[in-house]
Amino acid sequence: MKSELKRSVCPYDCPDACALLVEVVDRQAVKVKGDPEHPYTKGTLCPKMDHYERTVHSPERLTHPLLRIGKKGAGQFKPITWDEAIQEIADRWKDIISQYEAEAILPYSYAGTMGAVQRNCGEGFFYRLGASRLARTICSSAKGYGWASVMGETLAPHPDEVKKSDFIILWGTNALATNIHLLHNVQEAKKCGATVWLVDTYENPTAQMVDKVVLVRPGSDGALALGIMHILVREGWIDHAFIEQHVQGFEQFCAEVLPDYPPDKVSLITGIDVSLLEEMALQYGRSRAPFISLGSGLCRYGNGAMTVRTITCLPALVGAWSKPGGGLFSSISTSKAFNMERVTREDFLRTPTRIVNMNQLGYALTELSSPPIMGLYVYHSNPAVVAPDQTMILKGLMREDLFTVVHERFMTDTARYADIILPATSSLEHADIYRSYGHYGIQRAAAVIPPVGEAKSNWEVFQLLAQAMNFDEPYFSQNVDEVINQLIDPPTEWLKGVDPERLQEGYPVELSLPENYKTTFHTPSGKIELYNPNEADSLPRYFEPYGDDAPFYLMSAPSLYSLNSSFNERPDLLRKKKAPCLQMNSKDAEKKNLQDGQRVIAFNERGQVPFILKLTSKVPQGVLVTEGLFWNGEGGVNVLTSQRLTDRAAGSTLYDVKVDVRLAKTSFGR
Ligand SMILES: Nc1nc2c(c(=O)[nH]1)N[C@H]1C(S)=C(S)[C@@H](COP(=O)(O)OP(=O)(O)OC[C@H]3O[C@@H](n4cnc5c(=O)[nH]c(N)nc54)[C@H](O)[C@@H]3O)O[C@H]1N2
Ligand SMILES: Nc1nc2c(c(=O)[nH]1)N[C@H]1C(S)=C(S)[C@@H](COP(=O)(O)OP(=O)(O)OC[C@H]3O[C@@H](n4cnc5c(=O)[nH]c(N)nc54)[C@H](O)[C@@H]3O)O[C@H]1N2
Ligand SMILES: [Mo]
Repeated sequence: MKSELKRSVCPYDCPDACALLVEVVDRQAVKVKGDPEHPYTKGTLCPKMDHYERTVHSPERLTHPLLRIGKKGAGQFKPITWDEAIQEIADRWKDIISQYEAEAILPYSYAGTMGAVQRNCGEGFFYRLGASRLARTICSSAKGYGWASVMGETLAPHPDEVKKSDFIILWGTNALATNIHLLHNVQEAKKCGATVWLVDTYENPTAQMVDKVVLVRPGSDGALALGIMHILVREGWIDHAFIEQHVQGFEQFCAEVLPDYPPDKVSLITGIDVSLLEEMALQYGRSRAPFISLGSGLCRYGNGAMTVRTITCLPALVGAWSKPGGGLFSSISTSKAFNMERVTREDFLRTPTRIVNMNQLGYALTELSSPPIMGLYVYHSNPAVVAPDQTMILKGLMREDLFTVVHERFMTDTARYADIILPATSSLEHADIYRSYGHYGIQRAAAVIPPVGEAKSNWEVFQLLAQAMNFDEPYFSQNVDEVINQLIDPPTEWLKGVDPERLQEGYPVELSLPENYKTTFHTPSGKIELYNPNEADSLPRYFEPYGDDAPFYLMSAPSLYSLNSSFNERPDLLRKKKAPCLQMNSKDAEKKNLQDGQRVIAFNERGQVPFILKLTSKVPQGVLVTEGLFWNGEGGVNVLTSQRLTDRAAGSTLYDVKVDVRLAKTSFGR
C-alpha cells in the first residue's frame, strides 16, 4: 500500500504548537512524527503527540450523531442521522427563543483545538443568534492583564533569547510537561554556563533539571518579587541608565512601595528564608542577562493579575530588556497576525447580549435568571471536568429542562450529560491555520485524512446550524479554505514578510520581529510602567489570595501524560498517568496519622474527592499536589475548586483553593 508523508500541526492548547509529519496509508494516519523543518520545535514531540494516530483512530471515537434515550447523565444514547440531529437542535432553539429569548442559549467552548478557524468560528454564529456571550477566561486572562499593565502591547521576547541568558528563572512552570522546547533552549544555555532556578509551590518534575528550587507559599509570589526588588535597590544592583530612559515611576516605586517589603517581612509571607531571598536577589542582580519564563499557575489566584504585574517589573530594574538573552517571557501574542474579525464576526451582534463567565458555569446553569439558561451548546471543551465547582455544574447539567448539545470527539463527562451529541473531526481531518503562544511560527494545515465515521468539523456544523436557523449571510456558505484565506488576505503587517506560497503549501513559517523590538515599549507612555496611572492601584503592591478555611493549599497541576482533560482516551498514556493521587509531605501525614498508599478524601466547603495518598518530600508542608485531570470525574478535583474570579480580567482561581484530608472510610465505588 502506498504511504504518503503529509504536513500538519499539533492543534492542542500548548505553547509549542509543533509541526507534524503524518504518514498516511490507505486514508489512515499510521504514524505521526515531529517535523525537523520547524524552526523552533525542530522535530521533537511530547509523549502525548508521539502517537497521535492512536487518538485519531481510537476505538473510542464518536462516529455518529447520538440522541439521549436514558436519564440525563446515564450515558444511554441511540444513533440518529445528521439531518435529524440538526433539525432537532434548530426546533428546540426556536422554541427556546420564542418562549424566553435567544439569550437563554449559551455557547460554551475553549481550546480543544487552537486552530484559528475551527476554534473561533462559532462566535459569529452565536452573535448572529443573539445568544448569551461567554467570557473565555479559564486559562490565563489575569496573566495577560498583569503583563499588559506594565508592558502594554510590547512584543514578547523570541524564545531563542533564553539560549543567550546566564541566569534563567522558571517561575511557576512545569516546562518538562508543558513547554518542552523552551526547556531545550534552557539546556543549551546551561551548556554555555547558565544557572537555572525554579520557583514553584512544590518540586515539580522540572525540578530535576535545575540548579536550585525556591519553594514559595502559594499565591505569595508578588511579595517575593517585591522582596527581591527591595534588595536590588538596597544594594544598588540596578541599571540606572536603562531606568532613566525606559522606566516610568521608579522613584515613586522606591519611595512608596519597596520600604514595605524588607526581607524579614517577605520571608514571613512567602515562607522563604531571608538568606535564600538575598541569594536570589544577588543572582538576579549580578547576572549579565537574567531571563524569567513565567508560567500561568500563579495567575490563577485572587491576586493573580497583581502577582504577574509585580513580577513583570523585575527585569526593568536590572535593565534586562537591553541585554541579549535577558527579559521575561509571559506569552506571545500574535493575534494581530490574522484578520481575526473575519472569523469572529462581531458585526453580527445586533445588540450587546449578556456575558456569562465560563468559570461560573455552575451558577449560570443553576441560578441565573431573566432569562435562565435553557439551551447549552458545548464545543471543544469539557466543562464537566475542567471548570471549577464541578458539583454545581453537574447539578446544572442534570436539569431536565436544560437542552444540551455537545460537539465532541469522545464520550467525555460533558457529552454524557448531553441531549444530542455531534461527532467532531480531529485536526487531521479538517483544515485550519495556526499561531502559537510560545513562539513566532505560523502554519496552515490541510486535512490529511477523510473524517472518521460521520464526524464533522466545527465550521461544517456551524454552517449546517446556520442553514437550519435560516441565516442567509454569505459568510456561512463559504468553504473552510475561503475562510482561512480571508484571515491572511489582505496580509496584515505581520504577514508582509511571509512567503505566501510556503504558507499555502503547509510549511511552518516564522513571523519576523522588528529590529530593537525588545527595547520598544508599546505602552501609553512609551516606557515600562512601574507606575500605571490607569490602574486603581497605580503602583504594584501585595495582597493575599482568597484561600479557604482549611489547612492545605491544593495544587491541581498538569500531567505529563494528558493535556487538561484531553488524552484520557489513550490507554498507553493512562497507564503512565495512573489514578488520581494526592501528594503530601510525610510530616503532614504523620500529624494526620496517614500512610502512603492509603485511600483518602480531600474535602472543603464545596465537596469531597477521593485520592490515593502519595507521601513525598517534594511537596512542602501545608501544600498538596495532584497532577492531571481524569474522565468519569464525578468527584474529580474540580469539585474542590471555586467559581471565585481573579482580581482583574475575570480569570479562574483554580489553584487558590484549600482543603483538609481524612482517611476514606469505605471503598470509593466510583
Ligand atoms: N483543576 C484544574 N482545572 C483546570 C486546569 C488545571 O490546571 N487545574 N487547567 C485549566 C486550563 S489552563 C485550561 S486552558 C482549561 C482547558 O479546558 P478545555 O479547553 O475544555 O480542555 P480539554 O480538557 O482539553 O477539552 C477539550 C475537548 O475538546 C475536544 N476537541 C478537540 N478538538 C475538537 C474539535 O475540533 N472540535 C470539537 N467540537 N471538539 C474538539 C476534545 O476531545 C476535548 O474533550 O482547563 C482548566 N482546568
Ligand atoms: N503535558 C501537558 N502540557 C500542557 C498542559 C497539560 O495539562 N499537560 N496544559 C496546557 C495549558 S492549557 C496551559 S495553560 C499550559 C500551562 O503551562 P504553564 O503556564 O507553563 O504552567 P504549568 O506548566 O501548568 O505549571 C504551573 C505550575 O505552577 C505552579 N504553581 C501553582 N501555584 C503557584 C504559585 O502560587 N506560585 C508559583 N511560583 N507556582 C505556582 C504549579 O505547581 C505548577 O508547577 O500548559 C499547556 N501544556
Ligand atoms: Mo490553559
